Amino acid sequence: MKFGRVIDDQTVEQLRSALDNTIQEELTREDYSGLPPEFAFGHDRRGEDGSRPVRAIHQFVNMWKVSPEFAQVMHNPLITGAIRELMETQDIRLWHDQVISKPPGDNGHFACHHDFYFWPLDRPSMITCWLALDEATPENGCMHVVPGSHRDPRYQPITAELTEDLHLSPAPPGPGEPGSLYNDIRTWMPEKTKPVVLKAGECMFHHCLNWHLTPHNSTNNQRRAFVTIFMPDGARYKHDQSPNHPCTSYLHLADGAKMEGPNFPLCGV
Ligand SMILES: O=C(O)CCC(=O)C(=O)O
Repeated sequence: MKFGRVIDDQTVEQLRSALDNTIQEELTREDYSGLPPEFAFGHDRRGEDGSRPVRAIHQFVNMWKVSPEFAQVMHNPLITGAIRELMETQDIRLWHDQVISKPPGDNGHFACHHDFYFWPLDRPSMITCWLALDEATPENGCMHVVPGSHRDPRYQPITAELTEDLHLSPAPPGPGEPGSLYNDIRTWMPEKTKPVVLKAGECMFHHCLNWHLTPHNSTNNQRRAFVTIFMPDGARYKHDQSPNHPCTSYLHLADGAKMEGPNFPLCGV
């Protein structure tokens, strides 16, 4: 759902220039020690032969650990207030954040997907804040959603069961019922989904079972977004659902452990 403005133009500028600095640092970095391991995920590092492949989509996971400017966002009262209301809970934690930057030129689309089953978490209660750092339009690859798909069992795996609260319980990914929408939604294109057009500084929220995609950026300008994913305090680690997730694989958490501690801070406190 589109929410509206949560940061002013000056803060947008601060985040853009902090991101420019990070990209510049990463292009020249020789020493990776001292960086959180997950930060390496999704963007270029020097190859073993010393070469640096060019990849147009820059993804930086857990910017909050490397940039004080980005670390502010998880405590923004407009964002945390909305998350508390949507989640119907007072205490919320950061699962992780990430910048996703689609520069002009050769950059890919994100196919239609929902997020929950990529994460080693025990309940489908996470909510993502997708904050535009550039105006986001269908032409430059804005978020596109399938409205209501997080509440509709036709869009979920066959083993998902209806529950009282969030309508679906955790379940492994698998086929859908014969004839259900789950079987073909992964191939849906933007025309079958709803674009969420945002100005820089505005955000939208999506539930972790909501289906969404972003198309290519076909413009000559950047499309940068800062994505912050919140979970309710009390969420627990579920290893088998995503054993190699970059934010947890190096932490060696026990199955069922409460997600807490310095890697998963309480937000808006
Ligand atoms: O920003 C993008 O291009 C994709 C983001 C996404 O899929 C997400 O926030 O779950």
